[in-house]
Amino acid sequence: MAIAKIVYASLTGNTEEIADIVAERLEDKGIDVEINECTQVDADDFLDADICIVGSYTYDDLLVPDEIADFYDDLLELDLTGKLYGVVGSGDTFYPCFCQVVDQFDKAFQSTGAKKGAESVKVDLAAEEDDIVALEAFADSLVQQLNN
Ligand code: FMN
Repeated sequence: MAIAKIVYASLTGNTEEIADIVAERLEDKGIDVEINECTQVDADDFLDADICIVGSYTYDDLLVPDEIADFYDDLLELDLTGKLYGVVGSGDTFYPCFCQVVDQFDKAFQSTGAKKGAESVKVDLAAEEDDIVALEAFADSLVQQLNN
């Protein structure tokens, strides 16, 4: 069975909920999903996965959040050739750099040689109905790419 690993950073729960929505959809599609908060895992755990997913919120200093910074640095060192990746996150459209950490992780994954399996999903605060549709489509795209 294919394995997806989801790693997330979430202070107030929005990104955690987003990660859960993706996890549930992947499980519905028959994927074996492991989901962890970022301080509980190492980036090289992705070496055991077929699908690698990061979820993160954004705070305003243009850096990845402190608790996922080591994970981010370690991710940059990995060779994930042959794997699929996707990135999701929560932010607030009030800020000029809406969800910019999602884009940072996208770039980091590109440097690993992994293939993008779905367009990133950026959620304004907590996921609402439209966001859930987008997150489910994100999961579906990853599964579809896996089967190609
Ligand atoms: N969201 C953005 O998209 N860009 C930002 O630059 C940004 N800066 C923030 C700074 C502060 C001090 C706070 C409190 C929030 C900021 N946000 C920003 C919004 C958070 O990313 C948003 O509340 C998000 O839903 C938090 O996710 P979480 O519930 O997973 O922790």
